[in-house]
Amino acid sequence: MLYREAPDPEALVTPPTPPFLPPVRTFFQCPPVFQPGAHRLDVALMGVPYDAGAMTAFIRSGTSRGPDAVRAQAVFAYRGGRYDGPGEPGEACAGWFDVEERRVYLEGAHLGDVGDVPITGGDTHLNLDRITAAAETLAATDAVVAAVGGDHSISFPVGRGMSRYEQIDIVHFDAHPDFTDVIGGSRYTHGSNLRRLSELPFVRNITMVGIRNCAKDVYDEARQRGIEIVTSKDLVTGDPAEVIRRTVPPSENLYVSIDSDVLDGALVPGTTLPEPFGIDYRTLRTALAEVAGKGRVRGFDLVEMTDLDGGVGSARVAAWVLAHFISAIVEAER
Ligand SMILES: [Mn+2]
Repeated sequence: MLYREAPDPEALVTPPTPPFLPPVRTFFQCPPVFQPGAHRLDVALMGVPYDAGAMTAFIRSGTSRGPDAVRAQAVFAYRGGRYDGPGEPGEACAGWFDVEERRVYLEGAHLGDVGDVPITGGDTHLNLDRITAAAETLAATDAVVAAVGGDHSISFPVGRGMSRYEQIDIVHFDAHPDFTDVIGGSRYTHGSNLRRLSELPFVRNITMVGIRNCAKDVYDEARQRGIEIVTSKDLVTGDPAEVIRRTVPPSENLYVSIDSDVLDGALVPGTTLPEPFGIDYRTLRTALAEVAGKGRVRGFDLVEMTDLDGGVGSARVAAWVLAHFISAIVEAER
């Protein structure tokens, strides 16, 4: 017989047990966290559905829908083969098999989804302060703080929440430097976030990676302040792992900011400003893994995903970035 016997027709109409999937959608179907600190977490994931940092009305936004678009793309199931809802609070990850590396990642790791920072309308500083408070709360539990945006302006309030560390070094993956002091009269746009981070007293070194659209005055100013700028071309014409080894100094405490537009625009049409001549996915994965090996990643953000491409392709790319980077971070700490 070529095929196994037809299943029992009863089994086709009997739903799995329990009869309903839980009304909760989390990153990778990891456990929801209702009380940060109640269970030990290696990585605490939070959504930051804030998009009021988009510079002007002519820039399409929609990044406030980024966290849920990424949650909907569970590229691996936390409990192994079961895509039947999130794990129980405190439950360890079954691990996921990376067929390309022929190995399992995240087995026994503890991830948790704390939900979204409550964002409200019309009050920039109220929102930024809430985002910082959320990041501080999670950092205090010793978990790696993983913020999923939202537009890139959230990097500043999330990074500001890393104040418990004496010194933080920043690695910034982006097509753009985001280092303009004031844009249209505002200091808190998604084009000023690195500038604001650079002003925090505990921020030491900054490395920008994947830059390819940068005004000369911004470039000169960043270089004058000792910021290393690695272009997309530097990465693709060299060995990306070697480039990172050479340009990112070792660090006790790293904060990594990943704008999804660091990838070539063809890969992420659902980012706010997709740019051509960007890096490919493998280059980004390699570079991020190398960064994770440079020291302890205490927090990171992944930003600028929209659902303007239908909420599938770019969000799925972002979910993979998240999975691969978290895997590299947990691996580096083992
Ligand atoms: Mn950016």
